[in-house]
Amino acid sequence: QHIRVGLRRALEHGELALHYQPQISLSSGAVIGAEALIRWNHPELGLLLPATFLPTAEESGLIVPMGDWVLQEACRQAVEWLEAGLPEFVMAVNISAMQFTRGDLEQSVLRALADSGLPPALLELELTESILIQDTEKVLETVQRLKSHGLMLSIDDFGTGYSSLSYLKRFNVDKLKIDRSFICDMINNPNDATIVRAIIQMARNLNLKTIAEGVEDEHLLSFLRLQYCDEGQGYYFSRPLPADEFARYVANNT
Ligand code: G
Ligand code: G
Ligand code: MN
Ligand code: NA
Repeated sequence: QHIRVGLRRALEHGELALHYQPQISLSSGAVIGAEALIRWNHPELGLLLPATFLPTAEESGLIVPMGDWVLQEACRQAVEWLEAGLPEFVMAVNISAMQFTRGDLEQSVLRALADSGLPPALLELELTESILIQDTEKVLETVQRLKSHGLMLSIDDFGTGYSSLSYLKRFNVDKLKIDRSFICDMINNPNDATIVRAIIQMARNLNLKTIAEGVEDEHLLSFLRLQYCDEGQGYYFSRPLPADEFARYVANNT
């Protein structure tokens, strides 16, 4: 209840912020993307991570206006960086299931693109398996309409949720984000290594890109390179950064 009231205030009073984590091409080392991750600068409690307030945001339905704010802010920031002369990269935004069922996601996305002027091809929506598994007409139609505007779609935490692979055919996604639970133990656990190899292989055959989440050290990185994983994200490259630090990171890594 406390969080709920506070969260509404946070949204209205500009206490929410986005941090950005770089996504790296494993072949060139270039920054090819940024994942926007929400933070709450709480007036008394300091910087709060999503785990402390996202569940409340979902329960209360506040996730819908909050998600609209995230889309607006991420697109605005992306254009600010383009205009400042940073190299082009894709801005990835997490989408929650309720934004599909309760809100008008297509309209929110189109408004964020129009207000900012960001080219659609530079916006990526990270969907979860739980969204796609619903497989209702409405979800399918929304995903197809979003895709028709030219933006990128990825599946977040791939492999953790549901093992139904049939949606990979039905939904026209571009990229699989291999969940970090498979990545972190890959070196010591042959089963995890096998799963990661299989996901990368399958993705290649389906013409999908792969990004490994949770790349924490050099060993993981070389293993992923050997498997021809396309991209990586994780603490080895950088933790999520406030906007100004992210811009410096990109400038220092090009
Ligand atoms: O760094 P991290 O604690 O930021 O993120 C934890 C989880 O919160 C991740 O699973 C991520 O998908 C989710 N998350 C972060 N930002 C957002 C957001 O803007 N919208 C939604 N729906 N989820 C987010
Ligand atoms: O949306 P998603 O579930 O992928 O959210 C990304 C989450 O993973 C964020 O909470 C982010 O802080 C966290 N994260 C990013 N890189 C790493 C990493 O290398 N190791 C671990 N343990 N967590 C990471
Ligand atoms: Mn994500
Ligand atoms: Na994830």
